Amino acid sequence: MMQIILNEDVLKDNNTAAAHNRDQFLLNGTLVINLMSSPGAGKTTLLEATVKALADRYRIGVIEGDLATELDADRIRAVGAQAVQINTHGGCHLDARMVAKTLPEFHLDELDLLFIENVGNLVCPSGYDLGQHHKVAVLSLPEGNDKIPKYPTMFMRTELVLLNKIDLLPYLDFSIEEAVRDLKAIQPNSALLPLSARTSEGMESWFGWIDNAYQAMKKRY
Ligand SMILES: Nc1nc2c(ncn2[C@@H]2O[C@H](COP(=O)(O)OP(=O)(O)OP(=O)(O)O)[C@@H](O)[C@H]2O)c(=O)[nH]1
Ligand SMILES: [Mg+2]
Repeated sequence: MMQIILNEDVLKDNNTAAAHNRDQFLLNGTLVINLMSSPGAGKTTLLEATVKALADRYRIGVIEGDLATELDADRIRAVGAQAVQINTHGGCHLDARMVAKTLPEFHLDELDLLFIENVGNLVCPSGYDLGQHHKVAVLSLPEGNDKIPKYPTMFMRTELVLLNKIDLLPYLDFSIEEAVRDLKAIQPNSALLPLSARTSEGMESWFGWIDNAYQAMKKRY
């Protein structure tokens, strides 16, 4: 009983902070995407490629979430975008307050896109609203077909799955058709985009999705 009450309070506090973040993003017209996956699925590689490809179209910032190190933020800075690293020191997900603390470091009015790379795991991050406009999951081929049915909370709470590392398809027994079927069973409104952050195959669809999301956000003001 105590546990349930505590969890409800934690989520209530988080939702209050997330609503405040959302107001900031709306006020400044910044499209915010919360990127989640297991460790090593390719979130940072995807963001490096996205920053490189879209830098002349959008002003981009990145919040990096990891238990320790500045390694991912350094990778983003190396391709020319502003990055702020959050270290959770053991925490398995970002929460809205952690994100709120980084916002003064950005000039949100000068940012079109803000990506939040969540801590790598398929469980905790999906339960916490950060105030983002969109939650996107990355799943990579080497993780196997069973991840969508085994971690349903991640895939039922995201609206897009980027199926990364399709350059490895010839070497693995992964079935894209099965992944599409499993995703539809869990979240019929979610879309799946197969791509490779390494070879750029399929990345244009992801950039098109970002363009549509950005235009849709702008229309709401
Ligand atoms: N073959 C292949 N490898 C990839 C691709 N994308 C990423 N990788 C590799 O996968 C490994 C992990 O990539 P990261 O981008 O660091 O993964 P991440 O999701 O950010 O990992 P965490 O931040 O630790 O959760 C690296 O060795 C990348 O080079 C891809 O499309 N194809
Ligand atoms: Mg990373």
